Amino acid sequence: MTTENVYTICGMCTVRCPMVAEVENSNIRFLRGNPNASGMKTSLCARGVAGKALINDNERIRHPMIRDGQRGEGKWRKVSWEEALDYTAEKLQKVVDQYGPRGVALSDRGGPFRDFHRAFLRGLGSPNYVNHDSSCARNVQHAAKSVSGAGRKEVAYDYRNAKHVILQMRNVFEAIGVQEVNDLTDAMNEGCRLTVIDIRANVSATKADRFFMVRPGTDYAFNLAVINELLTKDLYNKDFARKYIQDLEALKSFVKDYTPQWAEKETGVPAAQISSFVHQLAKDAPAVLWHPGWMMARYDTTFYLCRSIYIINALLGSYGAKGGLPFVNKPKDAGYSGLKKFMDLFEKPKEKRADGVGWRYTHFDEGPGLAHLLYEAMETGDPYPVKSYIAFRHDPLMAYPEPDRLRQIFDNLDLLVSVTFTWCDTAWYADVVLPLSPYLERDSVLAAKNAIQPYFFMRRRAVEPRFDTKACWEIFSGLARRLGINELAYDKIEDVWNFQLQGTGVSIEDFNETGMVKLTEGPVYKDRDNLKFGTKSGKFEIISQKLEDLGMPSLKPYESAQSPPEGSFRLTFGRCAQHTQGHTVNNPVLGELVPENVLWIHTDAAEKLHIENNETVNVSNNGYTEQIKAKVTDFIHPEAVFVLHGFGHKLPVESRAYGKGLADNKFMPGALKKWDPVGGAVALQENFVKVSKVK
Ligand SMILES: Nc1nc2c(c(=O)[nH]1)N[C@H]1C(S)=C(S)[C@@H](COP(=O)(O)OP(=O)(O)OC[C@H]3O[C@@H](n4cnc5c(=O)[nH]c(N)nc54)[C@H](O)[C@@H]3O)O[C@H]1N2
Ligand SMILES: Nc1nc2c(c(=O)[nH]1)N[C@H]1C(S)=C(S)[C@@H](COP(=O)(O)OP(=O)(O)OC[C@H]3O[C@@H](n4cnc5c(=O)[nH]c(N)nc54)[C@H](O)[C@@H]3O)O[C@H]1N2
Ligand code: SF4
Ligand SMILES: [Mo]
Repeated sequence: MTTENVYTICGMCTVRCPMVAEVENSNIRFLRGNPNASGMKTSLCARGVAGKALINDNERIRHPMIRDGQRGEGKWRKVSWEEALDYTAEKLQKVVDQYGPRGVALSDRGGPFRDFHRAFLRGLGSPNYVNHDSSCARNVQHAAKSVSGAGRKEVAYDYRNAKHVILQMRNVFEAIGVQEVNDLTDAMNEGCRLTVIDIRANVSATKADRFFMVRPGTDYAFNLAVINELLTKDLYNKDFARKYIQDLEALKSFVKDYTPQWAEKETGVPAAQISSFVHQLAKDAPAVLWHPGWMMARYDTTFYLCRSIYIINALLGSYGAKGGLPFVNKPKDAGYSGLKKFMDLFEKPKEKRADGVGWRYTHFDEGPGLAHLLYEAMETGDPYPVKSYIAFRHDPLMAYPEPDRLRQIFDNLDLLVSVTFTWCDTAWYADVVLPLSPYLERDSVLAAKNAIQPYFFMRRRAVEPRFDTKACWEIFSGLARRLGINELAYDKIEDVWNFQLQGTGVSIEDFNETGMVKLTEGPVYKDRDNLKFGTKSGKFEIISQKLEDLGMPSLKPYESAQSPPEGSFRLTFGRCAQHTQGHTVNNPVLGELVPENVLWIHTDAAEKLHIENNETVNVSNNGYTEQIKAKVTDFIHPEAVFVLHGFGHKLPVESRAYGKGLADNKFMPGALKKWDPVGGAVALQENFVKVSKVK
C-alpha cells in the first residue's frame, strides 16, 4: 500500500492554513500542518482535522438541486450539473437582458482564492461584488487606511518576536489561526507578556499576565487614556513620532482630558492599573503588538476604537517594527511579478455600485463594498434593480442580522443561487444550490501570501470527490462558457494555474515538494529608517483630510456607552475553538465536541433573576424569544450576556445541529440599518435582551 503526501490548504475557516494530507487508497489517513510554512509546525486545529469528517458526511449537499416548491419550503429536484448550470445561466442571462449586467450581484467570503469568480462577475459586466467583511473586519480596514493610506493586511502581526501582545476584542486562543497560536505560545514561553482586554474572561485571558474586564462598549475610553498617559508622561517613541507621525500636537490637545482617572469611571478599570500597564508598554516597545482587531462589527463607533489602536502602535513605534506590526512584502518587493489576474482580462465596469460605495460613500473601499447596503438596494430598487444574487461561500441569513427581513428582501430577486459545501439557511432559501466539493476534494486557483516572507501557494485536491460536487473554478467556468465569457472557459486546473503563473518564472512543478514557493530566502523586515506610508503626506496621519472634508472627525470625542435598562443585558457574542461561524455545528465530529451554545450571565445578575447554573432560560428581544441554558459565572461583565455565534439551526436536513442552542442574529431588530457610518460595518452589539426564568 502506498501512502502519498498531498500538500494542500485547509478550508475549514478563513485562515487557510497550509497542510499535508496523507492519502492511502484514495482515503485520507492523516492530516497535519505543513511544517514548511512559518509557524505551522505540524499543527492543525480541531476544525481543520474535522474536515475529514466532511468527506463521507451524508448530510452535506451531494448533488446540484433546483427548487420545486416555494422558497424555503425544502422541496428540491435533484438535477445533473448540465441542467443546474443551464438553468442558472439562462436565468442570469434573462436578468442581464432585462436589467443590464448590474442586475447581477455576487458575494463571497473574501480571501486569496477570489480571482476567478470575481473575474466572472466582471466578465458579465457587473460592479456588484461584495463580501462578508461588512459583518467582520471592515472597521479595521477603513481605520488602517485612514491613518496609513494602506489596508489592514499591509502589516503583519509579528507575534513570534513580540515582547508584549495586547488582545482587545480579540481572542487568539479561541478564534484561531494556527500560526498565530503557535507563534504567540512560543513567544510567551520566551517571556512575551500577554494583556487581554475583554468583557469576559475568555481562554486567552486565562493565559494572560494582565486581564482588564471593561464595561461593554467602553474600550475607546480605555485607549484614549492610554494615549493620554503615553503623551503626558513622555512615554511615546519620539524618534518615530518626529519622523513619521503627522499632527501629533492635535492628538495631544484632543486627549488632554482623557486621563486614566476619567477612564476608570467609564471602563471600571482602576486608573493605577491603566497607568502601570502603559509604563510596561513603553518598556517593551517597539516589540509591542496591540492587535487592531478582527471581528469588529460590534458598535456604531468601532472605527474610532480601531483607529485608536493604530495610533497607540504608532506612538510606541511598533508600527512597522519587528515584534510589532511590520510591513509585509509583496511578490514585487521580492523581485517577482505577482500572479497574473483573471480579473485583468476585463475592464472594470463603469457602472456605479448598487451599494453606493465609491460614489454615495466615497470614504469606503470599493473592492468588496458593503453587503448590507447591497441588500438595501435589493429592497428599494435604489439606485437600480438588483435581481439576481449568487451567494458564494456565504450565508447571509446566518451572518447578517434580521434574517426574516433579509428573506423578504430576497423575495424581490428573480434568482438566488447558493454555492456551498454544507447546508445553510441561504442555500435552503435559494432557487438553485450548486454544491462545492469540500477542500480535501478540490483544487483551487493559485494564491499569493503577502508576508514578512511572502509566498505563492497551491490547494491541490487530496482525494477525488465522493459525490456529485465540483470545485469553484469548474462551476464558474461552466457558467462562463454558457454566458459567452470564453476567456474563463477552462477544462483543466493545470491550464488555470499556467495562466496565473505566466511571467512569474515559477512553474507548477515548483509546488510539488512543499505546496508553496517562497519568494524570499528568509524573513525580510523593511528598513525602519525609510518607511513609506501610503498617505498623501507619506506619514502616519492622525488627521485624515478625507474624513474631515466629509464632515467626519478624525478624532472623535468619546460618548459614554449606554448601560442596559434594568433587567436587560447587552447581547455579546464570539467564537470557540471548535467551530467556524455557523457552518460546522452539524459536522459529526465538531458537533459532538461543542453541541450547543450557552448563555454566559454574571452571578449577581443571575441571582437577582433566580436563575441557576445550567438552568434553561428565556432570552427575548422585541417580542422574539428563544431558550438556552445559562452559564452562571463571575467571569463576565454584569452588563453583558454572551453566546457563541452560529447556533440555533432549524433546517431538517441538519439532524445533528437541529434545534440546539440559540441564534444570536435573530435578536437584533432593525440592525441591518444600524452600522458604523465611518467604518462601514454593521453594529451587531448595539442590542439589549431580557433574560427570564422559564415559567
Ligand atoms: N451575529 C453574528 N453575526 C456574525 C458574526 C458573529 O459573531 N455574530 N460573525 C461575523 C463574521 S466574523 C464573519 S467572517 C461572518 C461569516 O459569515 P459566513 O461567511 O456566511 O460564514 P461561514 O459559516 O464561514 O460560511 C458560510 C457558508 O459558506 C460555506 N462555505 C464554507 N467554506 C466554503 C468554501 O470554501 N467555499 C464555498 N463555496 N462555500 C464555503 C459554508 O458551508 C457555509 O454554508 O459572519 C459574521 N456574522
Ligand atoms: N475557532 C475559530 N476561529 C476563527 C473563526 C471561527 O469561527 N472559529 N473565525 C475566524 C474569523 S472569520 C474571525 S473574524 C476571527 C474573529 O476573531 P476574534 O475577533 O478574536 O473573535 P471573537 O470571538 O468574535 O471576539 C473576540 C472577543 O471579543 C470579546 N468582546 C465582545 N464585546 C467586547 C467589547 O465590547 N469589548 C472588548 N474588549 N471585548 C469584547 C468577546 O468576548 C471575545 O472574547 O476568528 C477567526 N478564527
Ligand atoms: S485555523 Fe484551523 S480550521 Fe482554520 S484554516 Fe487553520 S487548521 Fe483550518
Ligand atoms: Mo470574520
